[in-house]
Amino acid sequence: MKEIQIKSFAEYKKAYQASVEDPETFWENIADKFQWQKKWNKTLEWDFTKPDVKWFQGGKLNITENCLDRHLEKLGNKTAIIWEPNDPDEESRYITYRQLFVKVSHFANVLKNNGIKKGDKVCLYMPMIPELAIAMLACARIGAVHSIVFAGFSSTAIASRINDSDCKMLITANQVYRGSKPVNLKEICDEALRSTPSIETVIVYRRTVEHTPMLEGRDKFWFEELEKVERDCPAETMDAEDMLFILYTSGSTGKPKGMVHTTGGYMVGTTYTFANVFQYNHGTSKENDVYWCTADIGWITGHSYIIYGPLAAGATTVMFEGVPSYPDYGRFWEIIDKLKVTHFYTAPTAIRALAKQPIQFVEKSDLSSLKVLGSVGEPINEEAWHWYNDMIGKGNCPIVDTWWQTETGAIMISPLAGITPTRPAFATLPLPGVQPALIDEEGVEMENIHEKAEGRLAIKFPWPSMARTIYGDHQRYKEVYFSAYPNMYFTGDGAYRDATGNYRITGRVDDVVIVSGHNLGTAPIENAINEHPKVAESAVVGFPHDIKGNALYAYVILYNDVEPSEVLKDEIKAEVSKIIGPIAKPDKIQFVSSLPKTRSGKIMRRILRKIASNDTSNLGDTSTLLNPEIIDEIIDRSLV
Ligand code: 6R9
Repeated sequence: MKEIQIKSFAEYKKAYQASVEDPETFWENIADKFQWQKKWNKTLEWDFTKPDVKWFQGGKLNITENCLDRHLEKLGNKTAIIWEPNDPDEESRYITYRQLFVKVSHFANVLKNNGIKKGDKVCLYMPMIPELAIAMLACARIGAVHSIVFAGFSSTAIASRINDSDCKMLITANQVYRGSKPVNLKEICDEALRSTPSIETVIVYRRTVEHTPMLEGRDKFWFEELEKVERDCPAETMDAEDMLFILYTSGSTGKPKGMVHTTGGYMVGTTYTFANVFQYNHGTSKENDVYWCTADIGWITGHSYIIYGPLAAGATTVMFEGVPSYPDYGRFWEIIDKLKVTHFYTAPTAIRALAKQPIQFVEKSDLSSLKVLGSVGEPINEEAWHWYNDMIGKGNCPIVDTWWQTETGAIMISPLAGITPTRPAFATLPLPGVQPALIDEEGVEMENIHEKAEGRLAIKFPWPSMARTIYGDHQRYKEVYFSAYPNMYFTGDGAYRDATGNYRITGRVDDVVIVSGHNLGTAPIENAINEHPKVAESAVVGFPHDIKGNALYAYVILYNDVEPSEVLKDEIKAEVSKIIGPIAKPDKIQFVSSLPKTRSGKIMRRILRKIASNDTSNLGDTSTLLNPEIIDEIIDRSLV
C-alpha cells in the first residue's frame, strides 16, 4: 500500500505532527485507503476513565476482503504465503493470493457446516503451517472469533483458555515435528478436551502419517470436511467494532488475560505500521520484496505481522514451521538465501543464541537479498544489535527495533526503515498516531522531550489497534491498564528517553518476566509450583540470562517434614511444564525456610530479584520486612 507509506524523515515529522494535532483526520485519511462495505460515520469516541474506545463506528467491512478479495485483480498471481517446512528436504509451498482466497473461502464453509456462526469462538492449536493462516482467515471471513493458543502450551493451559471464552470448536493437527522432535498436538488436545464442555467439534489436520485416535461424532478430519462443502463463501458483514480475535497474554496476577481486538481499527493499525516500519516494496513481479517474520502465529507478532498486516498490504509473507537450530544453526540464514528474503524480523533471544554459534553458519549463506532487519519482543542489548547489524545486515540494512505489546495490537515505537536515524538498543521514535508519556515516581508526566528522562511508559491518546477489553473482565482491563495514571494507558514497561526524544525500553516494571521473548507472569508459575503436594509456598523472579534475556529463579518453601532433593526439583519443574508449558519451567530452584515479607504480607520480590541476579551489595531499604533475618540465609544458600 504505497499510498500510506511515508518516504522521508521530513514526511515522518509532518505526519507525526498532524497525527497529534488532529488524530481523527489523520486516521480517516489512512482508513479511507481500505475497502469498506459502508463508510464509518464516527471516527473516534473515547473515554479512558471507563475505559471505552471506539474507532470507525458505523463502518462495515470484512478484514478478509482487505487481505484477499481486494488484491485479486492486481495481485491475484502474486505469492501471498511462502511456507518453509521444518525438514529442509520437504518442499516449500507457494500460495498465491488467488489460491489463498479460494482455500480460505472453502474452509470457511467447513466452519459453517459445523455450526459455527458469527460471534462464535473458535480455538486454534496448530503448528506453523499454511492451514493455520487459512483457519484464522476463515474464522474472520464468517465473523467467528479466533482464539489461538500457542502450540507449546500444555493441555491445562489450552483448557483454561477454551473455557474462559467458551469456544465451540477446536482446530488442531495430529502431530508436528519441531526440529527432530515429534509433538503430538492432538493427544495434548485430547487431554484438554476432558474438561472443555463447550467444545462441540474438533477439526484435525493431518500433518504427518502418524495415526490419530478420533472421537466419533466430535473429531473430524480437515480434508474430509472440505469435500462436503462448496468453495465460495461470501464475506460476512462486520461492524468496525465487532470482535476479530481474542489472544491470551500473561498478567502479573492470576489467570491469563484474553485481550480482545476488534476489526476496523486493528486492520488499519497493523497495515499502516507494517507498510511504514518495514517499508515493504511492491516491485515488478521479479523484484517483489519477500518478508519473513520468524515469530509463531500463536503470539501477537504472528497475528499482526505474519498474517493481517502483510496480507492486507498485499505482501509476500514467509511462514516457517521449524526452529533456528535444525538441522543446524545455519537454518535461518539458509532460508534467507533460498527464498531471497528482503525483510527479516526476529527476536533478540534468537539473535543472541545464533550469535553464540561459529560464524561459519552465517558465512555459508548469501545474505545479500536482505534490505531491512527487525527486532521485537524484548529489549535488544547493544552487543546483539551490533552483531545483527554487522554480521547479518553487513552494515547495509537498517535495524527496526519495534516496541509494542499484545495489548497495543500494532507497533508503537520504532524507526521507519531507512528513514528514522537508528541508535543501538533504542526503539527510537513513536509512530504517527502514538502519543507516549514518561511518568516519574510521583506519577507526574515528564513532558520536556528535549531533556533526558527515565520513568514508566504510558500512552496518552487512543490509537486504532488498541485492545478494547479483557474478555469477560472489563473491570480487570480498567484496573491493569487505566488505573495507574489518570486518563492514560499504562504499558507496564519502564523507558528512558534521550534529549532528542528517542526511547529506549528498559523492561517490565511489574511481575511479568520476558523469557526468550515469551511473557510469563510470575503469579501463575507460583500457583503451578504450589500445586505440588510437598510445596507450601513459592516466589518466582527473573534474572538476567545470556541468551534468553531473562530466566526464572524459584524460591520454594517445602512442608515441614519434607526432605529437599534434586528429584523434588525435577518434579516441581514437571508440574510447571504440565500446568503452563515447558517455556515456564524455572531454571533454578532454591529451597528456603521462609520468604522475605513485608508487614502487610507481600513478598518483597525486589530483594529476591537482586539475590537471583547476584547483586547483593545494596539491597535497599529492608526496614519494612517482618523477617529481615531470612535474607542472609537465602543469600548463603543461593544458587548463583
Ligand atoms: C510484541 C510483543 C510485550 C512486552 C512489552 C515489552 C517487551 C516488546 C520490545 C520490548 C523492548 C522492544 N517488548 N518489544 N521491549 N524493546 N522492541 O512482544 O508483545 O508478547 O505482549 O510483549 O514485550 O516489555 O511490554 P507481547
